[in-house]
Amino acid sequence: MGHLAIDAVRCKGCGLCIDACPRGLIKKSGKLNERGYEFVVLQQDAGQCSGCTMCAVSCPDQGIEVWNDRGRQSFVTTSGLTEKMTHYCPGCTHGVIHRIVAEVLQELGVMGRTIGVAPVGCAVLAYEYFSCDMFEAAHGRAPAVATGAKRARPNSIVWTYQGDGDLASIGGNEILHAANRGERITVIFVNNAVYGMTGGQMAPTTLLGQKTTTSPFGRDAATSGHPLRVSELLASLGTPAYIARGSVHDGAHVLKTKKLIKRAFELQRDDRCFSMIEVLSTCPTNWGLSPCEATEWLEKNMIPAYPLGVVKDSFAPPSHVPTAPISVPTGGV
Ligand SMILES: Cc1ncc(C[n+]2csc(CCOP(=O)(O)OP(=O)(O)O)c2C)c(N)n1
Repeated sequence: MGHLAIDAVRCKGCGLCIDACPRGLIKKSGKLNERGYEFVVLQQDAGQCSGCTMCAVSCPDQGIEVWNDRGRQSFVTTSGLTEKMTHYCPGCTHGVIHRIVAEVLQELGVMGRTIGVAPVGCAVLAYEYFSCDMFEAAHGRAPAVATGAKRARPNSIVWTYQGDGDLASIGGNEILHAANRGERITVIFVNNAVYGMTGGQMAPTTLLGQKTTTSPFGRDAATSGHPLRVSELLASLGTPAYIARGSVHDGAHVLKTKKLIKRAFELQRDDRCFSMIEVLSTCPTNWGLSPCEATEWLEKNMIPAYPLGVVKDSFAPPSHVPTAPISVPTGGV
């Protein structure tokens, strides 16, 4: 059994929680909140809530709290985020990624010695939302700023938050060399396949055939090349690293991606290696889709092009050694 509370003021009415609830207990209210969004409410039969937390895990605005038999799952007050409401569009999954990064930093108990670096892009105001120290870097330069911070304060946990335009386009050179130098930083690379902030232009990660404002007939490999798989590219370097790709298109994947992010920060805490987690993310506004359509589009189109999982783990435990006796050919001698 569970019980949940919806914060009508934080809610932007994106509807991702409606999709996430396996029992269909959440619906649109038909009313606007003070910010002009049609907020969601619980159905009459909310007593059916199992406490699975998927609604809260999927909410980009930290607008839902769940109580279940594991206690109070509070997604605003204990998450490591400030209480400030974000400027992101309804249904944009930047907010989900913010929360899982902040939760990991809280869980590892390192928030007080953490320095984040915000990018230029939709996440330019990320410094408003995390309860750690934050820098703002020039477009694409977050890995250089993070390198300086980490070398000056090696005991700090230093991380960057970067979009695909920021990291893979103007900052392509920066990320390549920071990874090759093996800087002990953690990079959260948010791949939404477009330049979100500036109006949906083609990014290096835009899919073949994907229409954007600068590829109105779809990305064409003959003139624009193929989608850049930055994770695989960096994994090919000889320098030890932890590189993985997750997605936040549904609650189960949000939780899996959080585990990848946790391992990345643990490796940095233990002074092991450079780490980068690429997170497939939505941009409903620039994709021209509703938030729920955008998560479906991501699953159907982005995951085949950008396979999920660990791409490189230089510190993975040794692979399984068979315990069954190895059969030795007998006879003859
Ligand atoms: C030096 C410089 N060049 C270009 C820009 C314009 N600009 C701002 S954000 C951005 C791309 C943002 O896209 P992305 O990094 O994918 O992040 P998103 O907004 O999608 O989260 C660009 C090209 C800029 N601000 N500074």
